[in-house]
Amino acid sequence: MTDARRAYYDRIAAHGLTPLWEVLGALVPPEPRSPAVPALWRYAELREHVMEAGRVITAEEAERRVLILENPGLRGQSCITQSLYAGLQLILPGEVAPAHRHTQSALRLVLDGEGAYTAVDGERTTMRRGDFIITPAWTFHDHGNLGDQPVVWLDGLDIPTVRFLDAGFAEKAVTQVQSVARPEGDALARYGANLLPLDYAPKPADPTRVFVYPHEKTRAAMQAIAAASAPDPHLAHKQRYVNPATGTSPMPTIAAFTQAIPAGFETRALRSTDGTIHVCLEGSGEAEIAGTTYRFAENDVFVVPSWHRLQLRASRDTMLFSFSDRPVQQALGLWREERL
Ligand code: GTQ
Repeated sequence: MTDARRAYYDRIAAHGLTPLWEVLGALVPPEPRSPAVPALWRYAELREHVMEAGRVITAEEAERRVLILENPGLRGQSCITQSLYAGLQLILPGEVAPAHRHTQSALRLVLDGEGAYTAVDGERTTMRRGDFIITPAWTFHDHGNLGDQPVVWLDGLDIPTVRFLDAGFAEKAVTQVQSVARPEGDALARYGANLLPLDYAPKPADPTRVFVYPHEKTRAAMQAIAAASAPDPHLAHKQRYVNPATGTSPMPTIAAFTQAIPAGFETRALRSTDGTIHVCLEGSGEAEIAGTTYRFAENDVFVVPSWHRLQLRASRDTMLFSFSDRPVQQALGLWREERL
């Protein structure tokens, strides 16, 4: 750079100005260049460290005893993609994670152990492996463990999205444990049984009142679909979780998916602008992400950043859960996908 230019930049800097032409290429790239990188977390390697957290701090003191899965390209930012957060939460027998609410939306995918519950606005749901549970924005939620085993689940939240928008609010409930207002299964009966209350008129972006999608039901549906049809070349068998009252994503900021890949099947490469977190619920296989191969087994988590090519290979019949910010991008007209 010439001295004259440098001097000019210095003069305008004093006025809070900076030249666009020095940064235009980075600001408006020809295609996404995510600072997030592909990564895989092996549950078998993490489990003992998660259990150790149970000896380091109580759930009550921690409020939420969680080890954050931090993207290696975004260390220190508490995120797994630019827009999403993921973590492994542990709750020991007899413990309570106290009731609170926040404008961040959360999902849970139960991975290990049984006997815990999550309560959402006065209704508890027993957490069983593979269950997909949501706590929509501003709903009070607490977690407890009435059983005799440690229970671990994956948390997915839109924390980075809400932080980006500077729109975060949070508060603690007056009581640690919400009193039970309705019996378990009430929300599923009212909103998740192809029936709706007559006066219920949700807006398209409203989160679903169904806050648990039991794995048993999802698994049965996916097995029926896999038995009835040939796998799609790019997706194998993939379905999205929906708000049954609107057909939109369960929560406005996070989409969730279930995918069944038959043993021996390999998907064709696909890329999309929504960086996506995958969890292997059943089976094992390989994810080739932008040319690097990651072997995954049960309970492993891997992240595919925006616009990175993904190919999946299943060694055994495999079920994956995944989530992304797709509904945000679609609402803004930004979402793109390329099937190669
Ligand atoms: O369970 O409410 O992983 O508030 C991070 C923030 C879990 C929760 C997290 C939270 C929660």
